[in-house]
Amino acid sequence: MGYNRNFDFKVEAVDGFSRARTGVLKTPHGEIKTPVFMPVGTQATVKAMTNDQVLECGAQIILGNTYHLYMRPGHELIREAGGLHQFMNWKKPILTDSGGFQVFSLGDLRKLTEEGAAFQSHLDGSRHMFTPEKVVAIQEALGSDIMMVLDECTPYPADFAYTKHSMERTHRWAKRCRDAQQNDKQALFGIVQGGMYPELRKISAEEIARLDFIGNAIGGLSVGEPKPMMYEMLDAVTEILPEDKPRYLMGVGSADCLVEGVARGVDMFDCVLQTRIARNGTALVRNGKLVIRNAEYAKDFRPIDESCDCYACRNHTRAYIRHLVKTNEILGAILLSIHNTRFTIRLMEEIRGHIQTGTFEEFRREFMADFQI
Ligand code: PRF
Ligand code: ZN
Repeated sequence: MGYNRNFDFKVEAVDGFSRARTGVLKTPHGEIKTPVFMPVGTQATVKAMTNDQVLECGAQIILGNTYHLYMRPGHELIREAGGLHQFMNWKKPILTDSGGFQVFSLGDLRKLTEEGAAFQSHLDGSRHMFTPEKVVAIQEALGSDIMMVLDECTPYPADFAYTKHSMERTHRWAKRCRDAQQNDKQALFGIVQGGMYPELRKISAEEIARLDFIGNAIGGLSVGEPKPMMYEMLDAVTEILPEDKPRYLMGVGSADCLVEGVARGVDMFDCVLQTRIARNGTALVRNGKLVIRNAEYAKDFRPIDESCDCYACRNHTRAYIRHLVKTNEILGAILLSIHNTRFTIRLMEEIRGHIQTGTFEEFRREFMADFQI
């Protein structure tokens, strides 16, 4: 499944100092300018936001989750609705994760074998099995533009022998997913694993590249390891993954990791952080985070971020949003979700601009110097 006329990735500008590049990824639901941040809509909704709000934040593509949608409302119901796009009335591209990662976080409720991942529902205890073939079939029912292969996100820490065994099984699953694909309206991305061992990461990147997917993802990072270790793994992998295909770093989206990921040649990111911390009263700002529920903002009548163009910053003050958060009003979560999503997408727009004008290296240096955790 190498060539597919429904998908195309073109690199446009390449940074002279790092692996950073801009590009355009063509999908059946439109073009995506990369590097891109993809808001997460696990349950066919970006939590606390309407589609119009997500669009107004500048989102070009959102994520959905196979595991959650398979459990509720069920992929057959979504197929009947006309697919996930129709079901949730989202007209731009959608990427679905394979469900592997979500199943693995079920802990005692799951068991991995060569065949796949057997698990019990977190809802009613019922028994299920995700095989490579099954997760492709579910994602085909959902009709996402980009599907992900079934993989094992190797836990951290893990010894070399286990990591190698797990990685090799992930490779066999990747091949089974590729062979199971039934149509070319959807792109399938492979996933590199290999834990925290650069030599395994290199082998995984070579093997996944060899399987010739439309795009290549990097999994198993941001699982509790120190950031320098994640950057080292990224360096090992992006050096090998083909330049002419998009690279997707799964589940990573804090501002510093976005800048450093782009510098290492990553084109796509997703993260629940933006909307999750919004729901507990935290706003993203240039030098890190602003815990809006803190007393210091009680009489602060400035917007969250003077330079932000989001709905929340154009219309409301820190004091008002703090009041909403303190009184548990839903609007607090909505406004912070809008701000955090727009903040992150605007950062990506800025990054693309700097790569295009040849000022990314300087931007990266200044950004990282200002950034605190
Ligand atoms: N695999 C899959 N989804 C993921 C991950 C992974 O390793 C991660 C790890 N950061 C997030 N989401 N399939
Ligand atoms: Zn804002």
